[in-house]
Amino acid sequence: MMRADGPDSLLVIVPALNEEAAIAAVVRAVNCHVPGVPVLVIDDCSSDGTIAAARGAGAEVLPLPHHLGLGGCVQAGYKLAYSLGFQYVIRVDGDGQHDARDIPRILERLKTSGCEMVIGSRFVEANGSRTGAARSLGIRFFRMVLRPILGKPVHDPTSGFVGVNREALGAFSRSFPLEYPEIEALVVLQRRRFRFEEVPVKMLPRLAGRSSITAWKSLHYIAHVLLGVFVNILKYDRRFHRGSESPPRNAPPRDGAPGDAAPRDGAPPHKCAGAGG
Ligand SMILES: Nc1nc2c(ncn2[C@@H]2O[C@H](COP(=O)(O)OP(=O)(O)OP(=O)(O)O)[C@@H](O)[C@H]2O)c(=O)[nH]1
Ligand SMILES: [Mg+2]
Repeated sequence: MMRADGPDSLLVIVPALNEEAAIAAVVRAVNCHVPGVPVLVIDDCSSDGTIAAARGAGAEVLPLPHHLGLGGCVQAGYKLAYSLGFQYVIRVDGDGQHDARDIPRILERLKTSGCEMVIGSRFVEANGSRTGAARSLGIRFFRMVLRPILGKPVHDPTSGFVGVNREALGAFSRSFPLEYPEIEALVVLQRRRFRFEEVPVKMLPRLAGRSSITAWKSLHYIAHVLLGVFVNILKYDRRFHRGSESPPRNAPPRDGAPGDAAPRDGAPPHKCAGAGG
């Protein structure tokens, strides 16, 4: 059974739905580039041989008893990691799109910046990563929507190649968006005055299988996520603008620019620059 060893313990989690063809290579790549780091595959009720392939490659597997969708799948991994005491968790997709060589850089940035979240971004530096037209349009749209909410630019808001420290892990264990989690998770993070940075990564084409994000689904995605973003804003604003309730340590800002996040109590006055700046 995997254990959190020491103050720098890292767990790599891999949400997977029918990734039999790619999952073993993903697990092996992680083992190769961060040897000794446990890998937890969270299986979202796959109908193929994902579980056996993951175990065969040396991963621990958390088989979900019901299909939860991507957000629920990732949150299950976060909850387990949190309860086992891990300090850092990095999520890698099970389709082989994320290059395990980038994991050490994401971990390093988590440790040195003090940010609660580090996003592996394909767009911080032009690096030849490709996305479909519908997806690119969605990303541009959400960059625009998120800029004033987060108070700084985010280049790759739909990236699933994300590292979190223990504080964010605790927050996400309690509250994490269910379906398309990446963008809403940024808002959840900002509302708690947590900080993020982006590091450039290269994303590869899927090794096998089909993407969940088709052109049709993109429209559903945009409407769904947009609603989720505003619900998250309203949820937090209502909670802490009721006179009787005093804001907790990581309460959202009451006035001023929404992204004007003050450092947390006891945190150094470090200002996380957006990617590339
Ligand atoms: N789509 C989807 N993926 C899931 C689900 N549960 C777990 N996953 C895993 O979550 C990861 C991300 O899913 P993808 O469909 O690759 O989404 P994406 O990477 O944003 O989209 P592409 O760039 O087009 O591949 C993969 O490793 C999936 O196997 C689910 O219910 N739906
Ligand atoms: Mg993918």
